[in-house]
Amino acid sequence: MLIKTKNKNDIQSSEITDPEIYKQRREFIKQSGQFALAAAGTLAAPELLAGTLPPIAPRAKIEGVIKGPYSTDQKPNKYKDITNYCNFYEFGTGKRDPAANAHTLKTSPWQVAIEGEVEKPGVYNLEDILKPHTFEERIYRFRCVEAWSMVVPWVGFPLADLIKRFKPTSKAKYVEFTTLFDPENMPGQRRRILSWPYKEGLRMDEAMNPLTMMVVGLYGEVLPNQNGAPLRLIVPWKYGFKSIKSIAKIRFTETQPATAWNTSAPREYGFYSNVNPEVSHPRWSQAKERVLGSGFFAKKVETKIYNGYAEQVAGLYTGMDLRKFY
Ligand SMILES: Nc1nc2c(c(=O)[nH]1)N[C@H]1C(S)=C(S)[C@@H](COP(=O)(O)O)O[C@H]1N2
Ligand SMILES: [Mo]
Repeated sequence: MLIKTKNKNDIQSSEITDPEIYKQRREFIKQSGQFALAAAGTLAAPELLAGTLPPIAPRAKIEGVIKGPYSTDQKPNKYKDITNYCNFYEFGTGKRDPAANAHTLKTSPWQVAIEGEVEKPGVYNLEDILKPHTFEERIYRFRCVEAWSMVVPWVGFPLADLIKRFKPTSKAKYVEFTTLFDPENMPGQRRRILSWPYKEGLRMDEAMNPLTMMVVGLYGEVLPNQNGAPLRLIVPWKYGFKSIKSIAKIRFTETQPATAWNTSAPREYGFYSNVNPEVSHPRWSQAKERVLGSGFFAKKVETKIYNGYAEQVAGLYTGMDLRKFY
């Protein structure tokens, strides 16, 4: 695949790249037909190839992960599927774009600002945010509004444990999350696809529910960038768009925060976004879902209310009209 040109200006990519990285990159090219193809189509010389391919994301293991509660006994999707079929509009709107592009996200150093109705506001280093917590693995179902679902072994800790540390005041009724704003390294933010930076929100009792997770990894390893490194939210009874990636700010508010999707398309995406087979999206039904990895032509399965987590969360919505609060 790499065509060697014999002229004296030819720089070998092994001379401009750390040999270990170079070796890994060659491995990566071998493994990934997609990148090999892209490289073959657009690049001629090895030195260009070395500079243009995504660097090899280190797949670092997370130590001391314990088994957490609430895991489904459904079979997890493959690592390859979870990490190559993503929604992360900061890196493109195609499902494969984040895997190809999110290597430009700078996840270190990383800080999280804690703001609003809280006794201990401040800008904290990620290490200090994570330090006191025990990481658990929880295998959760994940359902996207686009009617596909998957099962993911997430690694993280309850959001409630984090919230308690910063002592929200009695005025804190909602939690607002904001993704990093870095248009230079997040090319999607240079285009007006959504209102940037991406924002999401939860009612305080939803945030404190023991199912709600702050996630740092999957399959026992540090999150790959395309899945929202270094810190993301997972709310398993809500559609995927609630589960905001690459969180840089957590703000406690008295009133319901605006969210990126609700601001961009309020008729299509509500604040609650609970998985609900009876409430259709304006452009399609939400009654069924395609389980990722089961094959494109496999029969769709019926979507369950609250994505199957009704026992834990139905009580949060008693007396609410879920057609109105979609
Ligand atoms: N910052 C940010 N977070 C985001 C998104 C996004 O575009 N930007 N997409 C959301 C949507 S629509 C989904 S379905 C999930 C996808 O998570 P995954 O790619 O890890 O499966 O991330 C959510 N979090
Ligand atoms: Mo989604």
